[in-house]
Amino acid sequence: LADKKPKVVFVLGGPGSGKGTQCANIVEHFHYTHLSAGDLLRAEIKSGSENGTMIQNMIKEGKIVPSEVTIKLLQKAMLESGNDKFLIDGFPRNEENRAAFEAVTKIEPEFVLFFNCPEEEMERRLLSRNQGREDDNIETIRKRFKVFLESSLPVIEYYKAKGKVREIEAAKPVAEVFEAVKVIFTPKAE
Ligand code: UP5
Ligand code: MG
Repeated sequence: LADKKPKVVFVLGGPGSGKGTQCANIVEHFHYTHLSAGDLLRAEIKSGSENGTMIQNMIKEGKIVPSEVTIKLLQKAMLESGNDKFLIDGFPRNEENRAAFEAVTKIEPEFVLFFNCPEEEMERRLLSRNQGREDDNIETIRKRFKVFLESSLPVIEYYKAKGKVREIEAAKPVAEVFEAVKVIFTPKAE
C-alpha cells in the first residue's frame, strides 16, 4: 500500500452526523471507494470471526475497538478495492487510532471532512433510523456521544492545528449538506 501512495480522506463527525449518507453521495460523483470502519466491524461480527464477540460488546458499549483490529480490516478492504482513493468513514476515533494508522500504513490524510452537528439533531436521527443497529438505543447513544466528545474531537483538533479540517454544517437537509461537500471535492480552477 505504501508505494501505491493511496489518497485518503478521513470522514469524521459525531454519531448520526451523516457520514455514511454523505459518503454514498460522494462516491456517486467522485471516484472514491467508501470504507466505513463501523460497517467493516459489523461485517466482522456477522462473519463469525474470533474477534466477533469482543467487537459486538465494544459496539454495544459505544467503546472504541483496538486499533489493530480496525486497521487490519481497513488495509484488507483497501487492497481488495483495487482503487487508490478512499473515504475512511468513522476512523480514526482516538489519538491511538490515528497514530497507529499512520505508523502502520505511512499514510497521511489529504484532508479531514468534519460533519459538525448538534447533539439533539444527531439523537433525533439515530432514534428514528430503525435499521436494527444494536447501538441505536438511548443508553448506547449517550455513551457514543461521550466517547465522541472525549476521544474523537481531540483527533479533529489535531488535524485542525495542521490546517487539514474541512468543516461542514451538518444540521441541514441531506441535499444542502451535499452542496457544501461538493465544493470541497471539486478541483478549483487556478
Ligand atoms: N440522516 C443523515 N443525514 C441527514 C440529514 N442531513 N438530515 C436528516 N437526516 C439525515 O445518518 C444517520 C441517520 O440520519 C440515517 O437514518 C440517515 O438517513 C439520517 P448516517 O449517514 O448513518 O450517519 P453516520 O454519521 O454515518 O452515523 P453512524 O451511526 O454510522 O455513526 P457512528 O460514528 O456512531 O457509527 P460507526 O458505524 O462509525 O461506529 C459504530 C461503533 O463502532 C462505534 O461506536 C464504535 O463502538 C465502533 N467503531 C470502532 O470501535 N472503531 C472504529 O474505527 C469505528 C467504529
Ligand atoms: Mg455510519
